Amino acid sequence: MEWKLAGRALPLDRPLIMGVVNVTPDSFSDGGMLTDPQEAIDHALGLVAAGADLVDVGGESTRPGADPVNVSTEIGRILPVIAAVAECGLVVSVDTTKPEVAEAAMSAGAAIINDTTAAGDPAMRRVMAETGAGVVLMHMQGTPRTMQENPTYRDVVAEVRDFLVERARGAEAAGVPRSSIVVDPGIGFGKTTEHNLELLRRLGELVATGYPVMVGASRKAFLGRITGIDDPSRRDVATAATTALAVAAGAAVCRVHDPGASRQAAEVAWAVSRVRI
Ligand code: HH2
Repeated sequence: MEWKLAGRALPLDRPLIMGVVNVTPDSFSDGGMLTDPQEAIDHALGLVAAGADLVDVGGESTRPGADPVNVSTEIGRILPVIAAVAECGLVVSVDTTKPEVAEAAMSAGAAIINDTTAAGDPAMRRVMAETGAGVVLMHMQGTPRTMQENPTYRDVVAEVRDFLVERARGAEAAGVPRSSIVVDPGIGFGKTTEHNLELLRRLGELVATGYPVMVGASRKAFLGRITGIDDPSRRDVATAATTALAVAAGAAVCRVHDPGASRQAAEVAWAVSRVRI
């Protein structure tokens, strides 16, 4: 199986690690680290050297309570980075909810559009179809401003699964090939700690939809609550544990800040899930 992207494809017969490049002043774990494009480019190359298969470049934080940024600010932050990193031959994803930003990023060499609003906007579906992008459709309850106020579900896994299948079908109806689509339960996006844990425990129910599944648990607050580690940048071992669990349950892609630890975790979980003697 392959993940069809603009102009290329990524094999899905082994777990993929997506490294995070946040070109933002306010991301929750690494905001303000990469304000200079050259730093961001060096960081992206470092992620790949450490074991990432692709990088996800974002110019707008989606942390709880984050303020939105406008199109030109977001494009100004990410475009030089995307162009330079794509020029180096890396597979680049753009983490955006705005069709204008996605279109500019694809013209600059991105191959994937990672939309945390799951292409609810018809203009975004059009850009996805027209550019031939690989697509990540992520579940979120509410908006980053309000999503952690009181998230409620009857059955979080069933609701997230049904939402993702509906949005995937909507993207297909707009002309996005099924083989370009990856779905993501949106760990931490309008979810309590228990909702996140339940999604990880029953991830197989999302895998059973037949769409490749991505998991982005990296450094998130629920890991801090479980481990008692306040500093998000010290949660990479906890993150690697989620990578192992996700891969064992059949996840195709893990989105992480520290690919080294998660690459090792993914390889072990992958080997265990395949062995038959
Ligand atoms: N999580 C974040 C951002 N984008 N995209 C997908 N598909 N899945 C995720 O879980 C996901 C995502 C949040 O992490 P980060 O980018 O580090 O933080 P911030 O949004 O504050 O920049």
